[in-house]
Amino acid sequence: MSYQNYSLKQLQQIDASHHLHPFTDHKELRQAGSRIITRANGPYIYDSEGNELLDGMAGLWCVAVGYGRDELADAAYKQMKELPYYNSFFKCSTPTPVLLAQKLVEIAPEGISQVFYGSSGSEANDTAVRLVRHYWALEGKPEKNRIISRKNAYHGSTIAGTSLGGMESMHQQLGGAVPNIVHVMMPYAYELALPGESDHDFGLRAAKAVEDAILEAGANKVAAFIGEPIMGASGVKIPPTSYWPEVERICRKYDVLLMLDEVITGYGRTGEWFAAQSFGISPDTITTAKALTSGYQPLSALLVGDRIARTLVEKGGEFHHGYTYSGHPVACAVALANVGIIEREGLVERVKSDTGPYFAHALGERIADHPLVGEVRSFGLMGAIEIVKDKGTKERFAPSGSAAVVVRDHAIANGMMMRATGDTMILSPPLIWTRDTIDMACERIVKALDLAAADLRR
Ligand code: PXG
Repeated sequence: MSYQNYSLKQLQQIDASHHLHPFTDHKELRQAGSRIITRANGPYIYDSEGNELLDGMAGLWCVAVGYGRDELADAAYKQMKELPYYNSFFKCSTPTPVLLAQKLVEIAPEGISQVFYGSSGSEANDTAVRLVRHYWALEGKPEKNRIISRKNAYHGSTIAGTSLGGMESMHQQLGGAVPNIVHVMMPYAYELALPGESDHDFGLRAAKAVEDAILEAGANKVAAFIGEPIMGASGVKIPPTSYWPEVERICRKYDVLLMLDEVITGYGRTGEWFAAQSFGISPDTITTAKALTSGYQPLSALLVGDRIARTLVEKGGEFHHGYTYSGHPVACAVALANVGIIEREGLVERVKSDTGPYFAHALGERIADHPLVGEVRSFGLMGAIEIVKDKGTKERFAPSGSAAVVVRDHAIANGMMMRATGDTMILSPPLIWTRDTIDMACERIVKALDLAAADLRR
């Protein structure tokens, strides 16, 4: 039955009665009623009231090619008619995951040669954890199984994803994490650099925390380091350029595998196909999802480097791991079409040489000076705006996280969908944004900041 037969109130009531939402205070949501998004086109989403919102978050960091792409719908339709599902267990394959694997290896950083599919970033990270630990066991070092991650990292919501991640609020509800995962400081200069410390030195110090964790455990106990190239969900935290090359050097020095989580940064967001290429590093695994299909289908791909692949293939026997939907033919058909659009429309190059630099310039020129803004930063088409009470001292409004919500609510009321995380506003627009869209977004954000400033200073 079509949802059009239901009023907004009815949908909200049914939603409140039966639907448990992710990361939601359900009592609060039930009092307020959910915002129901009913359709979308290009860079815009529309709610059930007919309000048009410019989507500054590309859905949830995923809709790279924008909404309403017939080509992706057609790819799904055609594949569903021809073969909606078959598994890739038991020596079977279907064509689209095969061709997609070839394409992903072609665009991936050098050294990546294999692809393992799942349906979500969380699943891909579970696969990655199992795979790196299995790798060391196959190499005769089963005790080399500790994984180093970062505080405030986000690596998904499964038990392994939550354990890998460094979000305290999530750990508190975990009831027992996957063992042997430790968390070190994040490369977040805005809050963690010492007075007078240069960005460069701060980056090296944050990397040194990885080395310290390796030395504390003993290199013979450490399997891998995992990190988001740019920390997304915790607030678009961009490391200094000194950080990643130094982390890579440390990992190689102690023979620790380097795992990148590019669920947010993958497929063009940073102005390269992968942020590994932006930072000039060569990871052993790359977790990807989201923009792989632009969110039109649930699909993740763990990209695996030669070193692990060789051991897995030559010495591994059967790897007892996989999902019903690993290599789902429809999701892979959509991914192939989606990567095709990104390529054909030159979106990666556009982010690198046109919209990315323009975005950085616009944030710097039009938003950084606002009295509520402590810092703006961006990389490609990912951006952050730090909300502060005092620009000079970086003092935040109390209680923590409340001010960004005020900004967000004004932004939404003014036609701009964006997210608040803690005291940071984040932006991760579709890669189809143009200079005009960026201008429009900045206008709406400034208006939201002005209105929020009036509220907050009252
Ligand atoms: N790794 C990273 C870096 C992510 O950002 C995941 C793994 C997990 O992917 P799945 O597909 O299992 O959700 C993510 C997901 C937010 C937000 O509030 C971010 C994510 C998910 C939900 C909310 O910014 N990222």
